[in-house]
Amino acid sequence: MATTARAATTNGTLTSTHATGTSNGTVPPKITLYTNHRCPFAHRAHIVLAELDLPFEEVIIDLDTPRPQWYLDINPRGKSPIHPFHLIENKANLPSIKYQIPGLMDSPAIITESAIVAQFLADAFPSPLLPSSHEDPLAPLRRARIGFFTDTWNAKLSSFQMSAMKAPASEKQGVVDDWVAAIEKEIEPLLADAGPFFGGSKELTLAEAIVAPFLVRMYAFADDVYIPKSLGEKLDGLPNFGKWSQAVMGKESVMGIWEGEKFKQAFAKKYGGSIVTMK
Ligand SMILES: N[C@@H](CCC(=O)N[C@@H](CS)C(=O)NCC(=O)O)C(=O)O
Repeated sequence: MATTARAATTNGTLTSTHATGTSNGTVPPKITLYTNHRCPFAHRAHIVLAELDLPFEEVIIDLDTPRPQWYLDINPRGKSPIHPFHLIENKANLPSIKYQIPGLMDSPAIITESAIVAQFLADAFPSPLLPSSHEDPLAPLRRARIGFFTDTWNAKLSSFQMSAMKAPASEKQGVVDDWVAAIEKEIEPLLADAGPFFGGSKELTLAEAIVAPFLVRMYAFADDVYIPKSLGEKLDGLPNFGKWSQAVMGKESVMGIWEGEKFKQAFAKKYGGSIVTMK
């Protein structure tokens, strides 16, 4: 189990070190995660690191102020806004990781983009999250299915949360109905063999690590303030999705950094001008 020692939180200051109590006797790579626990994309990296029980250093990047120059220098991405979650234009995104294998690499590598960070870690440290390509003849197929699942989620569902939050109160239920219909059509069939995790896995997979931050936020904001509660009720009623989502949200690796009300209030403060509440 990972342990965390916390120190003062300032923009870009090392705030905590996560260390495992176990060691397999090999020199571990040094991993630094540049993150903010509010960020759903950074949440992906936290889930993978927790599942892998990897030691890492954490640097909290303030989401409410412009990125410090040193972070812009190490993260070349984020020159233009590409997602509704962007808060400050023309500033580097988080998460990123700094990755160093002492004795093997001349200088650390910086890896950016949450899905790439998550897959990189899953590739670097074999686990039930993701089979390696040549683990067995069916492994490439399992990897492709995980990729298709996350691609489907991103392509078909990613716009609904903000649409529902921004819709006038009288239109929110309509957005919820379309959202649930899209999940039933696109995602429900892909979970037919979940057991309880993707593809019949007994353990969390990369499929869940990529989409869980958004799953958590769907349920959390379905509170009759931002989004009708009926969203959660209808999703729980989908046989495959309902069972799967409860299993995912039952995992400590998924819920460990989620501070529900605190993050919801921070979100409301940030997006206050564009979101519409129900009461
Ligand atoms: N495509 C990026 C998106 C990351 C992203 O949008 N992160 C947000 C925080 S949740 C961010 O850093 N936005 C820029 C900003 O706040 O200035 C990824 O998956 O890593």
